[in-house]
Parts: sequence; C-alpha cells; structure tokens
Amino acid sequence: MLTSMAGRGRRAPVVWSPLTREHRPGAEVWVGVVTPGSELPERVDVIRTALEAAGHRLVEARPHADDTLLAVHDPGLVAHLAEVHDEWMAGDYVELVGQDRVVPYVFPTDAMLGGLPPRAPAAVHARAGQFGYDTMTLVGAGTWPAARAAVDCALTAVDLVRSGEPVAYALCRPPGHHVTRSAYGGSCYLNNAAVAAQALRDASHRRVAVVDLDAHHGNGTAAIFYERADVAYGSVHVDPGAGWFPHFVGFAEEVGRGEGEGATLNLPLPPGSGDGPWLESVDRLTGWVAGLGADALVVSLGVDAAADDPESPLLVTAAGYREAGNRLADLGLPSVVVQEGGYHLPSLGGLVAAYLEGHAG
Ligand code: SP5
Ligand code: ZN
Repeated sequence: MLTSMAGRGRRAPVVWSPLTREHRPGAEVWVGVVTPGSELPERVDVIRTALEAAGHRLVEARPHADDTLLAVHDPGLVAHLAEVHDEWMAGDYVELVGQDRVVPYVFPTDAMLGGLPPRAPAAVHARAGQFGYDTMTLVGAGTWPAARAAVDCALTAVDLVRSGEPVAYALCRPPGHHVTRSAYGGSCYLNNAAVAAQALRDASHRRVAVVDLDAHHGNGTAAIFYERADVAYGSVHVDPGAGWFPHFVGFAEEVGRGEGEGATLNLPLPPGSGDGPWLESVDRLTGWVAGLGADALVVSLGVDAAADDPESPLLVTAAGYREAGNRLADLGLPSVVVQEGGYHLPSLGGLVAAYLEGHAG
C-alpha cells in the first residue's frame, strides 16, 4: 500500500538489542496454576524479521546511565530486579520445590497491614511480593539484563529523535507499561515508555504526551504521571470494568490529580470492539493531545488489540493499526514508538510494520 504523502514515507529506524531475548519467564502462574507464558523471546524475532523485510534500518541499542530510569522508578525496585534472581538461586527454592524463577506468594497490601508499620522482610520469597504485584510475572536469570536492555532501546530511540529522526521505534522486550514507580507486574519489569517520556522532558521538550494503544490500560505509566502536568497519559483499551486486566484501574473517571488534573484520558472499550470504535477513540486521543499543546509524543504500541491476539477481546485489524499510525503522524510531533504487548506470533510482525507504515516520518 502506498502511504507516502508530502514529507512522509521515510522508514523509522528500529532500535533493538540481542539481550532482550534473554528474558525467559518460562511460565505464568495464573489462578494458582502454572500456564505457558505468552510473552516469549520469539516476539523479538518475528517483529525484527518483519521490519527488516519492510526496509527499516536496524540500530543496536547503546548503553545509557541509570539517571532517567531512577527518575521514574523507586531505586529499591531497580535494585530488587537487579539482584533478586541471584538471591533466589542462593536459597533452597530449586531444591525444595523445583522453582528456579522468582514468584511471590504474599503481598503487603494496605488491607493486609491494616495500618501496622511494615518491616523489610527477611525472606526473599516475601520480598518478591513487596516489589511484584502479581503471580504472572516471573523473574529468571536473564530477566534483569533483558529489562535493562529494553530501557536502553527506548533511550536510544529518544537519542535518534533528538538528533532529527521524526519517528524512532524501540523494539522493547519485556514490555513496560504496567510497571508503577515501585512495583512490577503484567509481564512488565521496567517502564520503557515512562523512561522515554522522562528523557524527552529532560531533553527540553516542555510537554510530552504518551498515547497507549495496547489492549490493556497502562496502569504503570498512568500512575507514574498521574499528578504531573508535564507528561500527559491517554489510552484506549478494553474496559477493565468488563473483567479485564488491570481490573482495578483504567476507568474513564481517572483524569489526573493535583497539577496533573486533566492530563490523563482513559477511553475504555467494550470487548468485541473493532476498527470503528477503536479509531474513533484514537481520534479523541489525537484531538486531546493537540489541545494540550504537547511538543513530543511517546506511543505505547501494544498490538494485542488485534483480532487474532489471545490476550484481549478487541478486534482491531492491521489496516486499523496502519490508520492509527497515520492519525498519530498527523500530530506532526517528534515521536518515540515503544513496543508493549502483542502475543500472536504469526501476525505480530505484520501488525507492527503496518503501524509504522502509517506513522511514517
Ligand atoms: C504488556 C501486556 O500486554 N501485558 C498483559 C498483561 C495482562 N495479562 C493478563 C493475563 C490474564 C490471564 N491470562 C491467562 C492465560 C494464561 N497463559
Ligand atoms: Zn497488553
């Protein structure tokens, strides 16, 4: 399909890292049962192959310092992720129960504590529940190097945009938008999109908009910026009120708080929604971003809203993703596109390629 218009048609550089394949969660523990994981290393391969075939230039991620990462995340979370697998393997878990991944089993919620002052727990299997908020998001030997490399992918894409690329794509894996300031979950460990948005702010963009197209609400990104006016968060996603992750948040009445009031926009859709209502929501998001006067854009590009995806009930097509890219490109903003979810390996690469074809420079 010919999409080039005046000034468009240039292919976005694709930033990737071989380290992102090293994360092998092995499984997801869901309702107490070990199920096969869906967030697989092969996701990187199929996306990379499709984008190379479409003529995109590959750029390997460059290492970046921790300062931007530590501006959006609790240093305790970052240290936990860097160290916890070694500590787990130094314990008895493999010998006792055959578990070589870090899996929490108890969570220090406000309701559990009932107002009592919590102490840092002695047991690694308790500390796992302090920083991890679900049982689906396992930590293995390669999780930290992969998650940290995904942050470097996002930061290298920011560098490319800062040096004049209109659009750069970061092939981040594992994804990131479910990670809050202090806790990981939802198959995510470090919030790549939030780091990219913060890096654009630090590089002197005055107001950054994050538009989240993943099928699930990006509760982590939303929470990190909920009280800030300088980074806005807008999302179209399957209605958590219809029983979908992240269940507890992602509702339309969440509009931001304090200085951030008005800088959050959630557009939940009923299960079964396809291109029509989804693109109407994308239009509402672009109109909202234009009205905010944002001067840079981060797109959380989950392609799990696609009809074939096993993890969501939305029915968006590749043509829908291409059109969403077109409409976000119409904002005319320097854009960092960050990979989030998308789990149907046969169609995943084509969906990402379609979006980037739409969102051409
Ligand atoms: C980044 C992203 O798209 N994260 C998705 C997190 C939502 N996962 C919810 C999983 C619910 C249980 N799935 C059952 C299938 C078992 N493999
Ligand atoms: Zn998702």
